[in-house]
Amino acid sequence: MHKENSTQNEVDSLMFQKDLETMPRRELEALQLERLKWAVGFCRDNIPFYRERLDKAGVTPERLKVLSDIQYIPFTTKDDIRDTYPFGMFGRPRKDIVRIHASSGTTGKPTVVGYTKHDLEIWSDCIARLCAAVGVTDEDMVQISFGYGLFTGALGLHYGLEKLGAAVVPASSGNTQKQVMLLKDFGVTGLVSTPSYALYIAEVARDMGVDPEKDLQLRVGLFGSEGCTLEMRDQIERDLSLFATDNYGMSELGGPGVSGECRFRQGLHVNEDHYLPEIIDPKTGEVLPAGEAGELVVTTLTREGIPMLRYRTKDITRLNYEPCECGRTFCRMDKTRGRTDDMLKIRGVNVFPSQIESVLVGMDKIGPHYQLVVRREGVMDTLEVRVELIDGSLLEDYSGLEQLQKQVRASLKTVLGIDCRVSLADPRSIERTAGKAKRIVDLRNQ
Ligand code: DLL
Repeated sequence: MHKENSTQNEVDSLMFQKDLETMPRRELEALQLERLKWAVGFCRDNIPFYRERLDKAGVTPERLKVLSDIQYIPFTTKDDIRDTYPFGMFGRPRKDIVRIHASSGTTGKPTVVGYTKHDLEIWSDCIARLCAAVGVTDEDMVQISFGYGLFTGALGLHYGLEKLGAAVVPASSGNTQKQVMLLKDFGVTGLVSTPSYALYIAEVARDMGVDPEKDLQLRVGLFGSEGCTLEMRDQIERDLSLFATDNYGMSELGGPGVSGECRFRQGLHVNEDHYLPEIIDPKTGEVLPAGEAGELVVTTLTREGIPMLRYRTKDITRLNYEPCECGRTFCRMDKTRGRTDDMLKIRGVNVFPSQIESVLVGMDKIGPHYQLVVRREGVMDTLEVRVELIDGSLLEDYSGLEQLQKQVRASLKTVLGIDCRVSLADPRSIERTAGKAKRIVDLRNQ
């Protein structure tokens, strides 16, 4: 979509809170400073953990004169939330908390987050903005295929979509044939899921003889909660015949709604009136200049249930403050490159799963599902890339198979700079999940 071709009304209809979303940057930054002072004062007054940290660092609201003074505030990490499990970082007494969610962490105790009524209102606004930005209106029916429960994805999108007036189909995740049936029978126009589950839904639809282009009315897809390269997005759009956007967030910051793409898809607009983003060097903690890639650090500016000051997300991205064609003034973050803790170090070279995904997806003869198996052989780490063949009969064509394997290996080597083992697996042999895909199998500690 190009702005020249769209009328002002069309542009306006893609905004839920136009005055806020298009606020001149100077005003926005003044608002952020005012809210930052509020957040620091709120944390000092209500949360012993923060009072101690801030006092030690000598930070008071009055001492924050300009936004860059944020650098004097100590970082908060996931361990801090774990150490105060379950409710030690809450900023309001129990009676004011109306919702609890928790991270999907697979090891140890989850990180728990709480919301006041005010937090839920703001959360819905942030989500409604991202949904409006992709063109969702009260005419739409949107199926939420994230798992409902402690995970923030489903209920977060649910209330934001309802606020926008869309009809929500709370399908939850799993039972994929039923998902396809609902999409078809209800004439659902929007889908919310992880990108990998969207691919799986498309696969099951084909098995059921449902042609998404002819038999479904899907128009838009709001995906998120895991990485999705441009190549993967193209594949989803082809498979489901819809327009897809990427949406980012994390439980510790309240869930989805931190940032998301508009129709121009030149980065994910950060809801900057509620979230103040910074990029730091993950090794030194030093704040990096605008435009440089590093770890995203986010401060919540309005949250009460569990406010976060300079939360280290571990996600690697970049911020772009150039104006966007859509008219929003909120800065945009790049699609995340990966997490600092997902980065594989193979023989001294940093490898992100997203780099591998962008090589594999869309290649002839292989499907979009993949898995990375990391092993330690002697003192060396090795990487095996498992990817599925689209047509299983190729497994009988030894020379064809070998040629394809060589081709995949060479393409990966060009991008990664290291050699890896490539295994071409039977079609559909890599596990499908209804939530976040498990891409990395790390056998190094076994
Ligand atoms: O995944 C919140 C969410 C739900 C976001 C629905 C978007 C849509 P967690 O389970 O706590 O929360 O996982 C947070 O997932 O630090 C990123 O590493 C990753 N992540 C989330 N969104 C994206 C995205 C939710 N769009 C962690 N692209 C984050 C890449 C993402 N990674």
